[in-house]
Amino acid sequence: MSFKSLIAGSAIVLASALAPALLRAHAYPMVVVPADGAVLRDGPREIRIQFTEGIELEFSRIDVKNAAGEKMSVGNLRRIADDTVAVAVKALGPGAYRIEWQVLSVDTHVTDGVLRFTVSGGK
Ligand SMILES: [Cu+2]
Repeated sequence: MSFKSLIAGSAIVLASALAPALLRAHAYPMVVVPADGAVLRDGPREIRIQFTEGIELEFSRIDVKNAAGEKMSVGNLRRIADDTVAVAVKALGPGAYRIEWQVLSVDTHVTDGVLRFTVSGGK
């Protein structure tokens, strides 16, 4: 929707158009690769997360852990865009994995959470 047509709309339309933006005021995962709950034949080479707003790389982390709690991610977060980062992972065998993320968004709020995926190994 263009800004012009937004102005032309009613106040009710304007309010409903702005509400979702306010609800997304902190940084939460918007696009995750692999997706939360995904079952993959082969382990991913990296984990990539696009957040709902820009994040501060130096105060953010993404740890990938196996079922035993061992850290499987390696190296620093790599910035792909203001709101998108990636982290490399070791070769992942079949099993369940957790992505533990914590980020500082550009609006100074810290958010965190856990995402999951499974490597099937083709079975
Ligand atoms: Cu916020």
